[in-house]
Amino acid sequence: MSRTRSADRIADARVIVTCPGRNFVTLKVITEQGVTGVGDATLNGRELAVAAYLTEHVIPVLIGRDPARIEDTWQYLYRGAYWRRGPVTMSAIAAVDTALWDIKGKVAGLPVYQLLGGRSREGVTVYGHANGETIDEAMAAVAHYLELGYKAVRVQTGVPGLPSTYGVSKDQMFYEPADAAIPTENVWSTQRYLEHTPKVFARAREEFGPYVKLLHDVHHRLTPIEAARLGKALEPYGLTWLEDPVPAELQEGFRLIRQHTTTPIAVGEVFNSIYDARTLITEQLIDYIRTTVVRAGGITHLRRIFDLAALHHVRSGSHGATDLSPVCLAAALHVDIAIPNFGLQEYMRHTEETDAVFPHGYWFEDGYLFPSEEPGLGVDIDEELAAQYPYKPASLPVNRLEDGTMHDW
Ligand code: GCO
Ligand code: MG
Repeated sequence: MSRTRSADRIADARVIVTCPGRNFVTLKVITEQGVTGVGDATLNGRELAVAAYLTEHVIPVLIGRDPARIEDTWQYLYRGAYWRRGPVTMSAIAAVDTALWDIKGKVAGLPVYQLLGGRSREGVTVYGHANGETIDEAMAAVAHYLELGYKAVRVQTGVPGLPSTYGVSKDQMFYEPADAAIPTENVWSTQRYLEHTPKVFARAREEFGPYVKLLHDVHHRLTPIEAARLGKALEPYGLTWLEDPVPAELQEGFRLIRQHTTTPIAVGEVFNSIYDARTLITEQLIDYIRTTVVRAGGITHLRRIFDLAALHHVRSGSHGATDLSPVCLAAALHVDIAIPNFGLQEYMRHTEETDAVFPHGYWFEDGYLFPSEEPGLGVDIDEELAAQYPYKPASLPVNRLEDGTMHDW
């Protein structure tokens, strides 16, 4: 059969692993005509698994392919692997997909959001992380974000009686959970947490009034009935969302939460595919779907998830922690600005070292991020600078109950 194809071919692709403060894995694809594209392939704490998957199993089949065939390449890597889904495979596919969108934009001379249908809004509303060991410290952090112009703030505090907990950092602007080569261990008490958390939001509403968007991340630590109780207790404080209230393997568990509370629910940063969210979306058991480009198979598959969500009153709320590189953030912003059902975008600022390794054209102003206007994604990797920061093993922590039982982190 004769095959129509564009004039260009993929000539080369390489994986760049770098640690400018934290580890990142980036795929760079180069065409015969010299167009380059980048994709984020970072999987926090499991970086080298994705790097090897790309180098050993994906790059060899990319060489010689038509870079213009994004959908076909996606299907080739997804169906062709036989072993479907999972964070390693889907992060690798995402990196290829993102790089090909970057190339398509450059060839067209258009920013990627134009290829996705153009702007649906002026700017992308982002939320920052206000962390504090105590409620007072957390309130000071909220005030700081509001001064910077943020319209939405996630609030996390220490829990009295527990030595350390999720989301609380020593540094006000940069929270970095992957803090040691061998996982550190935290101690958890649901009872103490449920007692404490409503007080945090009572204080926040008292100090900052009814209009700032407030969010909270439970980090998968409750059962459905406990999450229902927390959601109910938080209702007076009008949260924009309660994130990851329970581990989400059991999608139907969210029915129980939904029956008991009107606090909006956000889920999905660990999801890899539309099938992970199908029941949650189609039964309207959640309000925000938090998948993002690198974790959910690239722009092509993410768009599919968000389109399903749009049919069911579910809005986007893409994950944007520091372990997603500026390449992922740049790509996410093109999607965010274009889709009809955008909700919020998480924005944890990268360090200066990271920003220097990944020169980018997106910018923050008055609580909004704006995607680059350059052709493609408007982000790159400075490979010489990246080479100065060799990979350092870093793991996410684990969590145990007070009696030593392993619990969800
Ligand atoms: C968030 C997340 C992160 C994750 C981290 C794991 O909502 O931003 O929960 O802080 O824990 O991305 O790698
Ligand atoms: Mg989270």
